[in-house]
This record gives sequence, structure tokens and C-alpha cells, in this order.
Amino acid sequence: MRYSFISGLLITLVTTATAVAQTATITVDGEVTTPLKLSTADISNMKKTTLQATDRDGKAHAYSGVPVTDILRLAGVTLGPRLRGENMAKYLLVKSGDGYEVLFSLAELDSSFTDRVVILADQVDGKPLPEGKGPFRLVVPGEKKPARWIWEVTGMTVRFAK
Ligand SMILES: Nc1nc2c(c(=O)[nH]1)N[C@H]1C(S)=C(S)[C@@H](COP(=O)(O)O)O[C@H]1N2
Ligand SMILES: [Mo]
Repeated sequence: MRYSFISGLLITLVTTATAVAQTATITVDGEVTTPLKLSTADISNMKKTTLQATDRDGKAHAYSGVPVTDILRLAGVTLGPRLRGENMAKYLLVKSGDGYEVLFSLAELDSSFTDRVVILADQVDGKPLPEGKGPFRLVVPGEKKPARWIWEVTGMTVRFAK
């Protein structure tokens, strides 16, 4: 009796934790034509990119996820040929559930300016990101420290710097 209660409780806890992980959403707002509220399912239906990036352990790992510019394009952010003139003063602020925020200029992300691809990763070495570092984390290749590898991403906002 007691064991079945405890195992029932455990199953409920595990199921709830799984449901929470699966219902994570990412909002995209600000200077966009289409504000977005992306579910985990929406993101997993998008085309994935896998890249090698060096972790804090100093080793290269295969991170897989959606290029941030694909998400911004879905929201109608001024990228590509439209990234010029006053739009050059726009930035992207990425937000986490813990209050941490990191900033990129749009030109830092756009493929007409750079070959570096920043992804919203959901997997490392073929597995989901570790507990506490997911379900979505930015992976920013080529930086000397991973301070912009923001984990537990909850939103992205595009704004004019002036
Ligand atoms: N949400 C969130 N992401 C974060 C941070 C944070 O405090 N909160 N710290 C950043 C900093 S300063 C570093 S150095 C790396 C550390 O990542 P690691 O613990 O996976 O090595 O995460 C970055 N991502
Ligand atoms: Mo850091």
C-alpha cells in the first residue's frame, strides 16, 4: 500500500516534470511584424543545424538546434537585404527564466555579415541538454568564453538602440 502510494507519487512527479519540460515556450516580440509564441513542438518542427563548438570543458561537442536567424525571419525581423540604414541600430535581447539576459546586434547574427551561425540548441552530442541547461540554450561558436550561451531561454526581443 505504502509502496504503491510512493511509486504513484513518483510517477506523478516525473510526468509533471516531463510535461513542464515539454511545454516550454519561447516568445519573440518587439520590432517584429509577427510576434511569436513558439512551443517545443514548433521548434522541433523547424530545420536543424548541427555544429561543433567548444564547451567550458575545452572539448568540442556537437550541438544541434535551430539557427536564431530562422526564428527571427519567421517573426519578420529585418535581416538580409533589409538590414541596412536605421535597422543597423537594432539589437536582439535574449532572456532566460533566471533573469539573465544577453545581447547581439542584428548584424552579428545575419548571414550577409558573418558565416558564424548562432543556434538555439536543444541537443548536445545527440542527447537533450542536461537538466538546468535546457530545454533551449544559445550556442555561440567562436567566442573565448561562453557568457552568451544563455540557457533556459524564454524569450527574444528586438529593439532599436535609440
Ligand atoms: N540563463 C543563464 N545562462 C547563462 C548564465 C546564467 O547565469 N544564466 N551564465 C553564463 C555564463 S557567464 C557562462 S560562463 C556560461 C557557463 O556555462 P556552463 O555552466 O555550461 O559552463 O553560461 C552562461 N549562460
Ligand atoms: Mo561566465
